[in-house]
Amino acid sequence: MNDFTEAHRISSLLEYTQTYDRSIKDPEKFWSEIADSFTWRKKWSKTLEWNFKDPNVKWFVDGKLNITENLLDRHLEDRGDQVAILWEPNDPNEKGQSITYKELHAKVCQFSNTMIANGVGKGDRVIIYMPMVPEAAVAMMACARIGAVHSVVFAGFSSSALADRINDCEAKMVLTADGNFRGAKTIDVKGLVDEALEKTTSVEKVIVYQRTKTDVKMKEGRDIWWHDAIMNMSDQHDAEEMDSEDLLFILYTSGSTGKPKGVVHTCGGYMIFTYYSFLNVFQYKPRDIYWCTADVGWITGHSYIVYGPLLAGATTIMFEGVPTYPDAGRFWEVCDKHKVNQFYTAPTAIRALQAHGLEPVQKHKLDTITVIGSVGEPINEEAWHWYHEHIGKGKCPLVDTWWQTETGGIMISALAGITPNKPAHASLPLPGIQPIIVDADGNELEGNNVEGNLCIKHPWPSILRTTYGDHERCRQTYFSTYKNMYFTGDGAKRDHDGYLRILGRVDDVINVSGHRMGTAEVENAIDEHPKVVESAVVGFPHDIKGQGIYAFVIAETDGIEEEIRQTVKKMIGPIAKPDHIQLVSGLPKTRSGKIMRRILRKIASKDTDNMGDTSTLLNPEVVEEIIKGAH
Ligand code: 6R9
Repeated sequence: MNDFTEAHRISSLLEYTQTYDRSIKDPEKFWSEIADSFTWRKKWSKTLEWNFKDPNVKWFVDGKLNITENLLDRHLEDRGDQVAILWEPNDPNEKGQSITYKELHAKVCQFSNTMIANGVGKGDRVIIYMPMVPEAAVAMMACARIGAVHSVVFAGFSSSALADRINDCEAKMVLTADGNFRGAKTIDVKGLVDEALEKTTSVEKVIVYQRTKTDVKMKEGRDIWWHDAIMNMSDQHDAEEMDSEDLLFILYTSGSTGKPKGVVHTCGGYMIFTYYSFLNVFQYKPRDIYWCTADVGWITGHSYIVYGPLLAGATTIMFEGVPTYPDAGRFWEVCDKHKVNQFYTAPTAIRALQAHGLEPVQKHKLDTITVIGSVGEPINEEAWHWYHEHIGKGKCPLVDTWWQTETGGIMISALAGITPNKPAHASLPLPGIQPIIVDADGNELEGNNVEGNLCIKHPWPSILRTTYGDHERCRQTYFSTYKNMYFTGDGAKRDHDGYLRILGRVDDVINVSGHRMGTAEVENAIDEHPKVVESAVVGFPHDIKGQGIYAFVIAETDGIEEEIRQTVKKMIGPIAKPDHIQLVSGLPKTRSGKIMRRILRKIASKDTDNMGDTSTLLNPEVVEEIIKGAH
């Protein structure tokens, strides 16, 4: 098998350093050399055009391509019979699927023809609200092939969240399923779509994939079964010619305020960066089996289940289920069953599994794993060590990958086994990425042992281009805080060795008597108490100190508040001791597992009259309980 990726895979620390230096000296030359190895219908005339004032960023200007020719057609000759997608269903007793590149190509072409026959064309927006079945990935790629803009909405979102997104992008079509198997539950997906469509007017057709065989209502003239729609459709399709800067997708993500923003990514740059970052961070080699446990409803699923891996000709696993069904050993069972080499998950999953003890892990060999990864939030040291020791068996590199929906791909991370690992440190930037740490006035803090706000000072190929329908919001949110820089919203520290550690959102920074602290830092300390399961810390107005510390803690037993204070005192110092500790049964979380601090801040500040939108929470019921028990 031709290893076309070899030329782009960095294979030593020295090579990393040299490549990084080269990429910073001449970013355009660096990225254009990588882009050169892709299939383009027409080569770009200019590599980069940019300013961060408007902002306006264009990569591979005037280049023409179709990303699916690089995802699929390009691989047919060399790896047509290799498995592209390995699908593992929710129920371990149900048979999974192995779909080769040849088969995937045929499915995508067939569905491209199906969408066209149902009135969708270049530039139209299509909502994908589907379970984790291969058809969800087929749907994404078929959109890309015909030039439609997909917007995947996580199938766990409510009907009103779905309606907001449909309305914001004025989607013409919805691709969905009858239902969704999630652990022991079955979710009535089609019912939610029907509800959402009562609040929208733009959708003309709904194509429904049959998954759960649930009884659903099909609206005459609007709804069609997937299996009926694809019948008699050809599996040959000539991909639409797209401009580098044509929209590839919109993905909605929550800001700290207001309605979700539609982050826009475009074809050319996103393609190059997801490919390159996937290859290097995970050190993927031909024939490896790679598994990212995310849902395609999140950016991680877009970039590192579908686009990055398939661009690199990888075998990528799609998992329909949840980590604890039928038991807490499911991830590890799947790793053994499919002989997984690279495993990529979120700290929240690790902590949940850690709470079940070692027995579910020890039942499995996990001897094929060579790389483990983490994404989504800062990984606390305790979870890092558990993951490294028990899943990585103390020998696999653990890549802590920092990035965002807006960055499109991994920005700061170790390259597995190439650059050094340091617990809880995302560590070093990828080639082409220029992170800087600035103080509140935007002055760059150079050298080591500095802490401040994390910005990026030069565009990379997969930087967001706009927020859909509201460019001003994009400018304000990311490009107005500091002049000529992309502001990430995260705080970061460069330690004495020059490694970057992400401290969490700066909107979460608390300032107690003039001492600045990361909420994650206090949480890490609290979590050191052996009876603590999870904690969330926010600041609240304090008459004397400016801000006080309020800790919401899930613990195994009552009556340990004072012990927790002592633990924090021991870990950080008396200044970090929480003023209030409230033991709770759960923390309000988004469906991607992030704690909704906005809500906790309001509770801690006794500002509970208007809690804002809690409908997208995983566990909205916990909010009432916390309000009742608050100080
Ligand atoms: C990929 C993704 C982005 C925010 C980001 C940061 C946090 C993500 C992290 C991390 C520390 C990591 N974050 N990865 N913090 N270490 N390895 O999660 O995108 O959902 O847009 O979230 O998540 O705070 O700003 P998204």
